[in-house]
Amino acid sequence: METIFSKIIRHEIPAEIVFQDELVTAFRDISPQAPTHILIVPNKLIPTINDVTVQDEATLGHMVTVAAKIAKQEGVDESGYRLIMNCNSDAGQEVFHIHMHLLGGKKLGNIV
Ligand code: DGP
Repeated sequence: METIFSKIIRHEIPAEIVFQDELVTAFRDISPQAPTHILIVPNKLIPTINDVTVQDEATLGHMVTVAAKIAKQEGVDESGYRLIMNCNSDAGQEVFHIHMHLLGGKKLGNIV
């Protein structure tokens, strides 16, 4: 089932999109947890990491390449940043369209 992210990808509702191509869309999180907080989302709806298939590997790899490009664009590539993907309830996944959080611009606490 579609989420709000599909509407953002199709530009049907507003979001501050910082990057978009045929595979992924990246936009600022509505509730930022760090000075830089961007979500990198595949254009194709994949509800959770559990639903990823071999056919999605290029897209998932591209999400990391795009994350590195955005980190540079945001000026956090040298200071450092964190990439997070939450899966299901114990991880706190709220939107069931996979996304990678890019967090940076401050010292991030250790979680692992
Ligand atoms: P997660 O807990 O990993 O599913 O993270 C979902 C993130 O999505 C959360 O940090 C807030 C963000 N978010 C939810 N709805 C919207 C929205 O409509 N616009 C934007 N820009 N971000 C949203």
